[in-house]
Amino acid sequence: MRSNTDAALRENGASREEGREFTHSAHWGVFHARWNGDKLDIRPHRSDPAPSPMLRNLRDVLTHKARVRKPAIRKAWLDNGPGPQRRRFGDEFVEVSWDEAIRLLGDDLNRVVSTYGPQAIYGGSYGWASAGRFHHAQSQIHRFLNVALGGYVKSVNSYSAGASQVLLPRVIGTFEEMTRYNVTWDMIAEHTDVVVSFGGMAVRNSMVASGGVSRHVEPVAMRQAAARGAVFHMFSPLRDDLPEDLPVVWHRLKVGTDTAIILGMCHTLLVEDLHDKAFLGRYCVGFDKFADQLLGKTDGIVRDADWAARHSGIPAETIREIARSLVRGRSLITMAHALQRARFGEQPVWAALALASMVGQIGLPGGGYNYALGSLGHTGRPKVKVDVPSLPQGTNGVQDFIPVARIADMLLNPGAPYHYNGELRHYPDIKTVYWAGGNPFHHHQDLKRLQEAFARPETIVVHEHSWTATAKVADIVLPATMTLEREDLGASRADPLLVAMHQISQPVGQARDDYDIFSDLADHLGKREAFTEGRSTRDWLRLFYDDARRQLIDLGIEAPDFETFWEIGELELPLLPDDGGMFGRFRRDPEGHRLATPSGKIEIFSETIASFGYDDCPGMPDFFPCDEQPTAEYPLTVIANASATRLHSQLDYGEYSQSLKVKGREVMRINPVDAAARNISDGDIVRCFNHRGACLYAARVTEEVMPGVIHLPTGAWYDPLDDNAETPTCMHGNPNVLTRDIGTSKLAQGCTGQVSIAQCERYDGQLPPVAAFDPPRFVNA
Ligand code: PGD
Repeated sequence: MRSNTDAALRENGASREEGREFTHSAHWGVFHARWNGDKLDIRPHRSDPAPSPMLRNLRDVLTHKARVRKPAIRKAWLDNGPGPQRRRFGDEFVEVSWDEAIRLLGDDLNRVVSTYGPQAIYGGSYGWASAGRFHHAQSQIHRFLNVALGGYVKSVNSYSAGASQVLLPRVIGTFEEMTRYNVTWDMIAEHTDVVVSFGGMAVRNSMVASGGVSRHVEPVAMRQAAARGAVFHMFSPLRDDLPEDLPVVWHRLKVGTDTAIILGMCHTLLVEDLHDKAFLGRYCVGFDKFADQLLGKTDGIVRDADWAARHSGIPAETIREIARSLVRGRSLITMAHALQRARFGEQPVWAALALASMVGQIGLPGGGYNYALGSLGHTGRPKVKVDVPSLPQGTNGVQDFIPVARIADMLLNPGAPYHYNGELRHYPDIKTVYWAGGNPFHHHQDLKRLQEAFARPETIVVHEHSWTATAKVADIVLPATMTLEREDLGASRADPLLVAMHQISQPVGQARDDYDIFSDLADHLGKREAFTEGRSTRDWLRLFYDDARRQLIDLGIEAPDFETFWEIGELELPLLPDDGGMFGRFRRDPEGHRLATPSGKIEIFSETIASFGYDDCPGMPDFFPCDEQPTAEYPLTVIANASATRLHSQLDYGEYSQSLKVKGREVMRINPVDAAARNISDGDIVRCFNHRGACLYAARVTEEVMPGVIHLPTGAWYDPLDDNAETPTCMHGNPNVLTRDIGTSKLAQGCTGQVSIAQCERYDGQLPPVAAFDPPRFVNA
């Protein structure tokens, strides 16, 4: 069996050379690493003004017990063959040789494709995987499935932005340009007088950017703006959704009522005649209908500040005053991804667009509306002029797809109809699920239901470097390398640094690059040449680099050859002007730069969306109270958002993530009022529960969380106590046992994991050990 990993190792002699410093990049930043005994000393890139503490998670993970060291097959699958079956946590595995694993998997893929066709393979394989243009796991798996098997059922959109990725193209024509290349942090530092932020711009989120960034500029820019006198209003249940050292006016709204507040502000501007009629006339359509709705002409409900106050708990005068302040100076409205990761999540995104249109500053430096600013590290930056290529995907011969968060629905209901973005679609009948670079038992909602869904396919395949919960319920688990164990090119359109990601360690155990695994599988299927095009990893990296180098030379910029670049370790790429991006161009020339909407303008009312006739997402933004409200039994609102100590579930066993756990458990934050009512003190173990499941946490009692809310960060590895229990209990603190598996609306069907309901009590029972990071039991065949 040929292996590019082995070849690369020999070629480069990469090893744990003491004293040598290697450059590398992760989704949480560019860094240099140097071996110090068994640990890595990590130094952030010198140009990073606010590096991520998550870099510390890389220090001690390479040889952790959680690593997948050999190909492994679930014993029940080996014994009984492929077929629907309940896959349990605690099932036994058999370790096999690579040759055996490739043969068994290759034959099974052949069986499925020849019996059912490639449309029986779900290769959506959602997940963040690792930074790097070449080893990007999704690109690898999609290329393999296309080239070697003729295609697969894919997923569309993301768990991050499921609602807005469908809505925004309908109402402003694009998602990417709005979120990534719009108002920049430099502009905010220089121009903005008032920031009204719905959901905040949490630094824990902007520490992360897919592909990685070398400069985390967000906290610095916010501080500069504040020092210049900018005022930050934040609507959020959590204080640290904006930096704690930033002077912030914190508005503790009832969770899920942002849209009501925004409509209340719109109403204020309308009745006080403060709205920008010229902007609305020239750049927008549908304002008249929206105005009628605000005034209650359509249904008798006047959406004024008093109405908004009744829903949100924010005083009406505060809502009015903030609305007035928006037109007094340069103002920016921001909206976090988080708000649309909830039922009816399309509405706040659209309502804020309507509000910003009424203010009339869209397209001005530091003004207008920036959805998702600060939700990830690659927003709010000028675009890089050069496009560094990634692995070509080939052609997918299967047209079918699902909105990504509908995976359990799909597996449980083959053939069932569902609405999506104006279509009535039907779920495909999936026999094989193939995953590389994601962890659905971290990212999906209602994990008990997901486990039932995972009982349906005949075969589940996972490439992983660690024994995640998803790996533990798979049938075939193939050990993938960690990013530190291979070389790659680090680049993102939002950061000027092109990084030579050097290999820092040889692969642990028998781990192999996804590329090598797919190359050998393709070989088994007679498609090696088509998959590899005869190239080693190095050849692909050189190809990508040479393409970028050619673009630089065309721009008249000198760039070293690949070998010199690799030796230097990085290359600074030129940026496009910081000119306000799409909205800037549109404002300057609305005819020459029409938006890609039916009207060419901002659609405050969308005839297209209205024509779909959806009751949960009509033709213009409106407020829908969440259809799962706290009850007497489950009186607390759960906010389950991204963790500050790791990227999603990645490297949860790493030094930094572990250092902030208490008694090995994830930390739940609760307001002192709610803690006192339950006799809970700081550091106590607590049980959070609802009708879907339960999980244990260590309590942190803090004013940073508003009363009535508990904060449960995502990413603690799922560790179910009793696989047979009616509802699962996670010993470690994965909030997705509590969350609801339902789409945002018929329009987008996005993930709604951000908000749910629960009760919480002190847990005085015996504390079971956390087994989340233990590998499964291995037995002989
Ligand atoms: P990660 O933990 O990043 O989570 O969900 P996602 O599945 O992306 O999973 C990536 C996996 O890839 C890890 O298990 C890692 O070990 C593996 N991996 C890394 N590198 C490689 C590689 O090179 N090869 C292979 N084969 N594997 C690799 C994230 C998702 O969770 C997202 S994006 C969001 S925004 C959602 N957020 C929420 C939320 O706010 N609230 C709830 N309740 N739930 C959410 N889930 C979503």
